[in-house]
Amino acid sequence: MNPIKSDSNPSKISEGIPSAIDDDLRVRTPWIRKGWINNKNNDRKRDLRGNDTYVSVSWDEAIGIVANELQRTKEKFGNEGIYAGSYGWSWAGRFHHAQGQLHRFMNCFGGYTRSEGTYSYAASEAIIPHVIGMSYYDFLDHHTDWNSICANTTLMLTFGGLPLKNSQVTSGGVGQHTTRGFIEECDRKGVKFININPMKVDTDSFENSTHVNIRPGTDTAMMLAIAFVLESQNLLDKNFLNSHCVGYPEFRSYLLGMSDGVPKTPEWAQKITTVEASKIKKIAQMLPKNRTMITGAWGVQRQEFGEQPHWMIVVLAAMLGQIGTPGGGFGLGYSSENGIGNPVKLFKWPSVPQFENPIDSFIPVARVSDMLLNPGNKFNFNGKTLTYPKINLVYWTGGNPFHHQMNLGKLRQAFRKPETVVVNEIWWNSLARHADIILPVASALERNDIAMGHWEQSVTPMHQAISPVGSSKTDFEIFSKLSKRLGFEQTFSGKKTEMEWLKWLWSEAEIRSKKAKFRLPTFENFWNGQGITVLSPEQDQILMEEFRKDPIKNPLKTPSGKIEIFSKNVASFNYSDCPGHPTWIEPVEWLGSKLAKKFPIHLISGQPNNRLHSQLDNGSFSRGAKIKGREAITMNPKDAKVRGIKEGELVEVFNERGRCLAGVKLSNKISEKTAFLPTGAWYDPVKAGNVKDNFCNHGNPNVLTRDVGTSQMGQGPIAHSTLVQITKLTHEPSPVGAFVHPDSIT
Ligand SMILES: Nc1nc2c(c(=O)[nH]1)N[C@H]1C(S)=C(S)[C@@H](COP(=O)(O)OP(=O)(O)OC[C@H]3O[C@@H](n4cnc5c(=O)[nH]c(N)nc54)[C@H](O)[C@@H]3O)O[C@H]1N2
Ligand SMILES: Nc1nc2c(c(=O)[nH]1)N[C@H]1C(S)=C(S)[C@@H](COP(=O)(O)OP(=O)(O)OC[C@H]3O[C@@H](n4cnc5c(=O)[nH]c(N)nc54)[C@H](O)[C@@H]3O)O[C@H]1N2
Ligand SMILES: [Mo]
Repeated sequence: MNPIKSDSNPSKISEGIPSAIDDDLRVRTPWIRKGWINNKNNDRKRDLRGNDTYVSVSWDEAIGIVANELQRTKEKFGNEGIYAGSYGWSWAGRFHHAQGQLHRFMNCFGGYTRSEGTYSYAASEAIIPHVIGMSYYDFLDHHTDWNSICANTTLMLTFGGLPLKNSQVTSGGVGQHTTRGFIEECDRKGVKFININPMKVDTDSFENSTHVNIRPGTDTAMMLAIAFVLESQNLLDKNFLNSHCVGYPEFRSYLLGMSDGVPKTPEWAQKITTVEASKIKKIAQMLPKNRTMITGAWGVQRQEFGEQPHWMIVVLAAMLGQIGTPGGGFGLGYSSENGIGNPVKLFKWPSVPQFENPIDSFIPVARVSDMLLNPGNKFNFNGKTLTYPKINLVYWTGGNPFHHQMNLGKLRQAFRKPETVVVNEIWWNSLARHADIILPVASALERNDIAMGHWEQSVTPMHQAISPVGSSKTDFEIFSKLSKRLGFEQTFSGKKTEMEWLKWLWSEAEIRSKKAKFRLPTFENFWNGQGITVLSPEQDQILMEEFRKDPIKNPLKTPSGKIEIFSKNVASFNYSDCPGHPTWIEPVEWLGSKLAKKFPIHLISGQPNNRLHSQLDNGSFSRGAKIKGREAITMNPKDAKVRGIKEGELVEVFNERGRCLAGVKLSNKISEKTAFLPTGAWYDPVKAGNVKDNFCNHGNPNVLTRDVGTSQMGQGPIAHSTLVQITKLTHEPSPVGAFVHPDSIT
């Protein structure tokens, strides 16, 4: 696999592809779970999901069975009984987008229970539109771009830093890896970086960079203290607060302790955050003297009450009054993906139409276990009260809940509820092993497609490189076959083949490009080339520039037309876990809680450097970084020493929810009492021959994470709010089974 020559900073993640593409773990034929077929007691042996054997069947048989199950569910439960929320990234490619194909198919079939929001930034996605009146995607699209930052910013205050490991990817695909280049350019120009983070990141090696260790989960308290200094030392832009914002007085009353008796002083924050009060004051005083960009990584809101830190970032930026200026203001997610702030002329590439879903039923995406376990229960979400539907059939394509969901033990219980679980999967990963019917899907290398990344200047042909492995088919072919069986093939396929769809996408893009005043080459010229760069921006993009210039003429789409530091709408929901203005609320799990006596290490389970989530964990690149076959956990040397743990040894990481093994890496880059275990090691619940729901022999952190929503506002996942204990492993563990074909592990 060779990167395109023009990419100055290619990612090594793709080095894992050749070894994985046709390994033993490829799903080569359709498979049916034995317990599901031998349906003697009519219970489908659901308890065996995740620990059963499979029989291989022909495509015809498999398609017949899936069509039957869909039809049966529709008749018995209605289309609402099908969950096809099916969250996940899959691979790049506009046409073969796994979710898009599934949703189009399901809509042809009469609809499905869907999911809303993301695992990436659910809390932020819910709260930010209330505060600045932009849809979240509009907000992400309109971030102040790196050109504007490089040219104007003098200080970047980053909560969660700018971890370059995460800028290796962008959903939809990366054309050129640009983030590192921009960050290095900022450094050359003397931009100061302050990284507030329990971990050091790449920018911390820069001369102008300061790293401030913070206790995980406490950023809101630190930001409040910064706001306190700005307010009490009169370092704030009162004019901007008056002309462009509402609700500062309500917030101020909380800040100064008038409403709750607790002034949010730096000394108050020091006790919570462990950041010295003098440091907080110094940082606060630097902010108005600089052209300051305040940023939050998405990870900072993937926590209990994660709405608060991101909202508070907007409030801090509003107090400085630099929102809408070149290089000033705020941003959320710079370097969380390459795309955020990547200078690009915005353009909406066409996609395959999905038709309408006539079913209203939906869940906030991370509530999947609760939905399966508690049908009929009511819950709150962003001002609405919803009811969990009763799900009879789950259909998943292009994502892996047994990678991404908090508390995998609970998810295993939840997956025992539906009668049937169907997946289209490439590999025998943890999702395939929990399914009843597995349809083998062709990977991106085995089909033709076009990478049309939303935040990329370039568009790239993705030529088929090899024939489909085994009898695998693309999602499009699978759903075409199912549609034929169900009597709507022509509607689903649009009477087009793969290549005809690609040409259709191109012709739609040509129509749109004319309106957007740029030219695309003919499809043939594009297809025979290496990719083209067509979306270079003409000017720098500045978030909320027009609003800043004239808030009356260009109001925001909030109820007040202004930035809502206090939101009447949010307050009216009466959520104690998300009040009307940013608030410090003590999480259940953090190092300041009583639980920390028993579980004294805060676990951060961020994105892996050497793969995309769980994808390619079976490849040589990811496996090369394992320690004694286990995922590497980074610990501070002092925490290891008191536990008698040495570099390269195996440890058990556990709490009341679960337990996993991991191999130890020691580094001073991580603060004491904190450990980093990236996501994505293939879940391996087999322990000495027994299957334990909440155990992972391989190092998947989601056996440890807690599955509750960020709050009633966002109901997002809270991966990073997890306390654990770590001890040295004293016995010889059973071998990792995640990379062994399931037929041979029973
Ligand atoms: N503890 C913890 N957990 C987390 C996070 C965290 O920070 N900490 N982060 C969360 C976040 S932000 C995210 S986005 C999620 C990511 O979670 P996911 O997006 O679910 O993770 P992936 O491993 O990318 O899963 C993609 C799956 O699709 C399959 N696939 C690839 N291409 C195709 C295709 O063309 N068709 C079909 N049918 N299948 C295909 C792959 O084999 C793989 O199993 O994880 C979340 N989970
Ligand atoms: N290589 C690679 N890159 C990826 C992905 C991948 O799988 N592999 N996944 C992509 C996806 S789907 C997403 S959503 C993004 C996610 O991007 P992010 O959400 O930004 O990534 P994380 O790694 O979860 O965390 C970012 C930073 O937050 C810090 N952090 C964690 N907790 C706290 C805290 O309480 N306070 C402070 N101040 N800092 C904290 C971490 O130390 C880390 O430096 O990454 C994308 N990029
Ligand atoms: Mo994500």
